[in-house]
Amino acid sequence: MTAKKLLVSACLIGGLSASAAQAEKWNMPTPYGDANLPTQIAYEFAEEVKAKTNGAMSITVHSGASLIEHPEIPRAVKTGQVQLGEVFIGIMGNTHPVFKHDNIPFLATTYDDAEKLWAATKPELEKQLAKEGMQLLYTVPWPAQSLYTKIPVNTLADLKGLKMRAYSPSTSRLADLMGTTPVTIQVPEIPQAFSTGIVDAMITSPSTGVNGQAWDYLGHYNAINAWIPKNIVVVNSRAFKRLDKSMQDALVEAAANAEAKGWKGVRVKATEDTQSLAEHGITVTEPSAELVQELKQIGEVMIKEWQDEAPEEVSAILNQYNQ
Ligand code: PCA
Repeated sequence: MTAKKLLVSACLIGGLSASAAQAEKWNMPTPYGDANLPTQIAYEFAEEVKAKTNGAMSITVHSGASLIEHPEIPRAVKTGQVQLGEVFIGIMGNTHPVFKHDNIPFLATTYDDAEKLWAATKPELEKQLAKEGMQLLYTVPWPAQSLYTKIPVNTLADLKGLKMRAYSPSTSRLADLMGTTPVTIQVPEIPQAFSTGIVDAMITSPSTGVNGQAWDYLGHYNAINAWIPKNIVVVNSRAFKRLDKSMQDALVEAAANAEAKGWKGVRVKATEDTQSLAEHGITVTEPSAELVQELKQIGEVMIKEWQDEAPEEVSAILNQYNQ
């Protein structure tokens, strides 16, 4: 048994032996490192739950996929291996098309629109989570996603044949439609993937570029602001139900505060981190009108494909969003 598996088994036994009236010790795996806004919010969420329950409930945040690998986190929560966890929504795109709302280019490109899209999607997303034995606690958005390259890009033709980092089923599809080859790479591997030529380009936030010191291996940031993806924190439904009411209330209230912090904080981070990219020597440019046009056309194709995959749920989301 690996050290990681041993720890997980120990957590499971610990979780099962606690009755509702006793102290609760929960484990919360998160995918991203401590420098990221969602991880900082996760620590504050855990602190707040502890304070609100006078120490009766303690949540240990295991950041940076240190307890569970990112793609495995939803299953770990679903099966009760851990009581709650954080996941990038887009990574669940193959579970149900509802989760793909998160990585559709040019559907929602401002933070106000992203909040609207989230409100429109939440009921459908909660239905799908319930089928998987999970319940939503809160979301944290990332800054808008933009294009990083080694070379300047004016039109899609400049990217043709390049290897593009993908982080979800939707971004793999996007890379295909852009005439590039998708390569799935997790955040910690980004610097090495660029320096060894495994990828030539990526679409992610200014924050992920700054945290990975993008200036060490590329020179251009094209602010296409194509979509605003999010993480969600989910709890195992059975684990939540067996808590006493005061603990449930503490979790729900701390979750609402965490979500408010995320929507506020992301706007600040987006500006600060874009500035930091420029300060470190990356050329920050606005996209050409032609590139925007080309990418918007791809966005339309992806919306259509998304709708065809789950007409009922996706139409419900889009109708609500477009109101
Ligand atoms: N950073 C994460 C998810 C979205 C983002 O901005 C990543 O690149 O994987």
